[in-house]
Amino acid sequence: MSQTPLGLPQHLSELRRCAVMGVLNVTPDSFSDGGRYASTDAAVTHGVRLHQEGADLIDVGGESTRPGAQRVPVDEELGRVLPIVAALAESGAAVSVDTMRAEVASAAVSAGAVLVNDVSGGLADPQMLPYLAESGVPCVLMHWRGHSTQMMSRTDYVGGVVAGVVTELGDRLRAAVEAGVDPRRIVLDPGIGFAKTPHDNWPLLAHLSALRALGCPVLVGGSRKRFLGEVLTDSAGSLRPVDQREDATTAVSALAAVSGAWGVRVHDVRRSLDAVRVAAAWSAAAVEG
Ligand code: PMM
Repeated sequence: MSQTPLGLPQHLSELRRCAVMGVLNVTPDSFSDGGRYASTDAAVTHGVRLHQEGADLIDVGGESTRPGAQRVPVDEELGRVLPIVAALAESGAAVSVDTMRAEVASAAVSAGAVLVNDVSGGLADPQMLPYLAESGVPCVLMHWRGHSTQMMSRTDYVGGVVAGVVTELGDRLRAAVEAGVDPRRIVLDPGIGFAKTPHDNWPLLAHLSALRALGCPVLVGGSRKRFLGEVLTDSAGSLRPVDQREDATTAVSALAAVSGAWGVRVHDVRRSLDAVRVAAAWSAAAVEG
């Protein structure tokens, strides 16, 4: 497959719109789809469906990052993700691996993954940045302040959340480049919901340009997250349940795309694909005048 500057397969550079990354969590405990695709067959079937619906990438993860989640042993993570990555890559899908471990990233790339999505931005495993440097595999580095058991006690941002995330992600970008990672292979992600109060996510979304100013493409992963449940709270004060946040997620995809996001990471690919296509037509018309 020929490569784009980001190092991804050619079709991803010809999109002329925001990319849509479909979420495939092979975990018993992720907040939205936990347990649903725990068997290999169910996961592969779902991944093929996401691919058929038009996902540009399918993001396979074997470790839940929901607040409070415990880590899984590396062998278990490998056993969960590798068969799925291999089967989906074999079927022609572009696959990314959602992992904080270099060992899992490397095995997944050998099995056919084309992108490493590290929610810890290289902080969780000291081997990750050296691996990314040596392999040249494109990566997502997300803003992160600690594992799931600690992150919600780390939501203080002196000087505001946008400045804090831009500074800390900038530090991760510098660390990656110093480790030898090609900056053209890096996507940055504000880490919606990670060490953020529900309110914190809004200024980050509203100021995506501040993240884009770091010079890398930006990925947004807001799909079905709690901040959407909160903004849709009903008159009795109940949060909108996870399975009823899809229209809000679609709205985030459209707005993120119009704000220049490189990609959105979502559970419902078909709806977000429609949203980013509308956004592309809208943005093109704005340029044409
Ligand atoms: N969110 C989750 C997991 N992986 N990766 C990136 N790059 N960005 C995110 O926002 C992100 C992620 C947690 O959500 P999930 O349980 O729906 O996968």
